[in-house]
Amino acid sequence: MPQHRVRGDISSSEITDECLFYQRRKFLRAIPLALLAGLSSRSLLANASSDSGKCDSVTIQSNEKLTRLYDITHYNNYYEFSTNKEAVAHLAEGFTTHPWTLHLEGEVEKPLVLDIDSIRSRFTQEERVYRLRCVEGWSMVIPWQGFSLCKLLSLVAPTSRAKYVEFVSVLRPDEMIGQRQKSLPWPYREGLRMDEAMHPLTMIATGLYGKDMPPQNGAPLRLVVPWKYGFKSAKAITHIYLREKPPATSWNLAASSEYGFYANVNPAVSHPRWSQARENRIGELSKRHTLPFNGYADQVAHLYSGMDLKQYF
Ligand SMILES: Nc1nc2c(c(=O)[nH]1)N[C@H]1C(S)=C(S)[C@@H](COP(=O)(O)O)O[C@H]1N2
Ligand SMILES: [Mo]
Repeated sequence: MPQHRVRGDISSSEITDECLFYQRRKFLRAIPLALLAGLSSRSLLANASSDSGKCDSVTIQSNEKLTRLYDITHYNNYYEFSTNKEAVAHLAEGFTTHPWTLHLEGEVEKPLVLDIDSIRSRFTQEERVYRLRCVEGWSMVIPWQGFSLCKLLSLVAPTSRAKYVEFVSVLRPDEMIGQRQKSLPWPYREGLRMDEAMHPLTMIATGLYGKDMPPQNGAPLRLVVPWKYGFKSAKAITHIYLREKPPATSWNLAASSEYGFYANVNPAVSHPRWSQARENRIGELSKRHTLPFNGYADQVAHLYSGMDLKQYF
């Protein structure tokens, strides 16, 4: 696992994108809240009825420096394309992300097939800045756009037997050359317990830095679970199944002693081959201490009260 890497050239269009993003954010912050509320009260009402009202919302304050757009989009784990992080961006270029359909099935009263355009228009896209901590010991701070997974799951009315959620990524070896290798069992699969999936921090992301999701980051839609190691956040999802039993997951199938189902970021539980106590924030020189639940303990620790997190790693 490389700790340091040589920075490639940054194209001027990327620099412009990042600058525009900051300018827009400044502008949004400058509008008085009362004015915003007054202007958009009608659209807020419309959103409340189309987005599900059953879901809690969450506001996360972050003063951390955002990771540069170039680094977020050129240092990727996406084994469907390559196990080489620096090679993913190029290999994912031109990957077909439109049209795209998402199937919601399993323990639900109302199974549903949604296309990416209706997902985008149906759910108000929020910006959320989250830390992403990879099990390999590096981290980033990423401004995502998307919406709470809870809103999507509420649409299909999970039955009382639904205890887990399974996420399946796209299977397309003709376009994803890494899938012709057996680096992982394909398609990529991940899973959450129902309460983790319904937690307001858990999101479906459709973009980052104010733009549509780049292919290398999991376009057109991916999961983001900020208090868990990055591998839980499956990219390019095509199927979501509500399940009674815990689903099998790709990394756990590949190496069950190294990658558990829960995978909560935990500095006190080492990976068999390396410590998890510290991390390398991409763009910084010295390492920082890793925080329990990746710094989201106040929001999520209660989900695991009474559980031995060394056993359920
Ligand atoms: N489908 C799929 N999703 C995936 C992966 C993958 O290989 N395939 N890698 C995971 C890992 S290990 C990490 S750390 C994050 C990386 O996300 P990023 O490239 O957007 O930073 O994606 C996760 N989601
Ligand atoms: Mo990762």
